[in-house]
Amino acid sequence: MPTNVTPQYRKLEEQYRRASDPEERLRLLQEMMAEIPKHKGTEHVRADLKRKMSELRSQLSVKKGPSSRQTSAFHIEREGAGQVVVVGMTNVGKSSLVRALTAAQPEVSPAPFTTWEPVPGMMLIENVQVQLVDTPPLNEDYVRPELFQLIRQADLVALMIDLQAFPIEQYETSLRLLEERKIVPAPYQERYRETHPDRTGMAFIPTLVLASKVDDEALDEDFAVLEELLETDLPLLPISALTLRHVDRFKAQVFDMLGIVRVYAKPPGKEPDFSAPFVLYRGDTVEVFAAQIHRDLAKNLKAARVWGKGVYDGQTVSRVYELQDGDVVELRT
Ligand SMILES: Nc1nc2c(ncn2[C@@H]2O[C@H](COP(=O)(O)OP(=O)(O)OP(=O)(O)O)[C@@H](O)[C@H]2O)c(=O)[nH]1
Ligand SMILES: [Mg+2]
Repeated sequence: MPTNVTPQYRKLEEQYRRASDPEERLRLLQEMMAEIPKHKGTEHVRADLKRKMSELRSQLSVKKGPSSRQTSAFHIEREGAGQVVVVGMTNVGKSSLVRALTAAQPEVSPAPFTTWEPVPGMMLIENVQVQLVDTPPLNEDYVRPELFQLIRQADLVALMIDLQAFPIEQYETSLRLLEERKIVPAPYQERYRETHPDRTGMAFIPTLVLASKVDDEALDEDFAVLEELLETDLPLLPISALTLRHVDRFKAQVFDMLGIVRVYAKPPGKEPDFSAPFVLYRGDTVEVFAAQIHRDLAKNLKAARVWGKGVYDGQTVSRVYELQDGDVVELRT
C-alpha cells in the first residue's frame, strides 16, 4: 500500500476488508478509487482497485443472471472494454447517437420522453468494442432510481446537451440532478471534498460532455461560442448523430478516458494476431497480461519480450513492466 494515502482512504480500506456483501464491497472500492490521488506513484494501486472492481462486477452480474430471476431492464450486463452511459435531458439525441454508432435500435422521436428503459449497444473503436448505453431522460419530476444505479456503476458518463436548445441550462440542470443523487463528475471531486466533508455514498464518475446536433459547419461556429461560454472542467466535444460529424473525436476521447491499452500476444516463432487485441488498462503490467491469458501463465512467468513504443524491438522486460498501447508481447515461462 502506498504511504501517501489519505486517512479517509485508510478508513475505506478498513471497511472494505470487513465488508462481505459484494455490492457493499464494490461501493467501497469505488469510493477508494475516488479518494486515491492520481499520479504515477499510485498507478499500481489504482490498477489493482480496477481489477477488483471488475471482478466484483462480473460476480454481481452472474449472481443476477436469469437463475435469480432478476429481470430489471436497468441492469445492463457490462460487455467489451468499458461501459459508457449516454445521459441527458429529453430530446437531446441520446437514442439517435446510440442508433448511429451501434447496431442497437432504440426508438427516436421528436416528441419528448421517448425512451423509458436503457438500451445497450456495442460501439467499435478501431479494433476494440465498447458498450454504449442509451438511457431514459433526466428530468425534474421523477426518474427511476435504477437509472442512477446504472450511472454509478458505469465506467464513463457521456453527458449530452443539445446545441440547438439551451445547452448551458441543460448542462447545469443535468449536473444538479445527478448531484442530488450523489453522482459527481470525477474532476469535481476535490472541490466537492471542500464543500461536503461527509461524502458517504458519493460516486465520482469520469464524465465527458457531448454537445449534440452539430450537423454542419455553421453549427461548428455555434459550438465555438458554447465552448467560450460553458464553464466546465470536463472535456466538451461536438457531435452529430445525423451527419456523423466529429464521431471520431468522440471515440478517441472515450478510448483515452477508459484508459484502454491494447496488447497483442505473440506465440514464440509466430506472428501476433493484430485483429484480436487483449484489452488492458493504463498501468497494467506484463504479469496482468499473462494472467488474462491463463492464471498459471502468470504464476510461471519468467520474463517477456516486447515490441512497441517504449522499448527496442524484442527487448526483454520483467513481469512488472507496464505495457503500452500497441505492444506485442512474447511470454516466457
Ligand atoms: N439535426 C439533428 N437532429 C437530431 C440529432 N440527433 C437527434 N436529433 C433529433 O432530436 C430528436 C430527439 O432525438 P432522440 O434521439 O429521440 O432524443 P433522446 O435524447 O433519446 O430523447 P428521450 O428518449 O426523450 O430522452 C429527434 O427528432 C431526432 O431526430 C442530430 O444529430 N441532428
Ligand atoms: Mg431516447
